[in-house]
Amino acid sequence: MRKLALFSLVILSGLSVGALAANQIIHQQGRVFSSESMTIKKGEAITFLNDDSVPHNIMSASKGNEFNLGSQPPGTSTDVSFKDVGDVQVLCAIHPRMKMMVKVTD
Ligand SMILES: [Cu+2]
Repeated sequence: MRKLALFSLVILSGLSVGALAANQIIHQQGRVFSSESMTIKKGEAITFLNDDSVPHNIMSASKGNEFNLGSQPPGTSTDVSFKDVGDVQVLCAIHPRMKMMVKVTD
């Protein structure tokens, strides 16, 4: 009985860690990012999901967190992890009005 209780505890704590580790998702439907800003911790990743009907090219030139995903076809997603603390301006190179801010904290 005691063994069973311990076993259940391990499973439950494993599940909650998994839930916490799930990435936040940014959608791109209608040529807009689904959030204007998002806060994450250093080293964590955001999943950029292109659920639009056109390609997007997400990138950032913010120092310490530069990246360029290239052309991202509809129906695909890419995880981006952020290495440095600070405000990261994220853009789409194809659609100048698509902008968002990622705030990376310690
Ligand atoms: Cu775009």
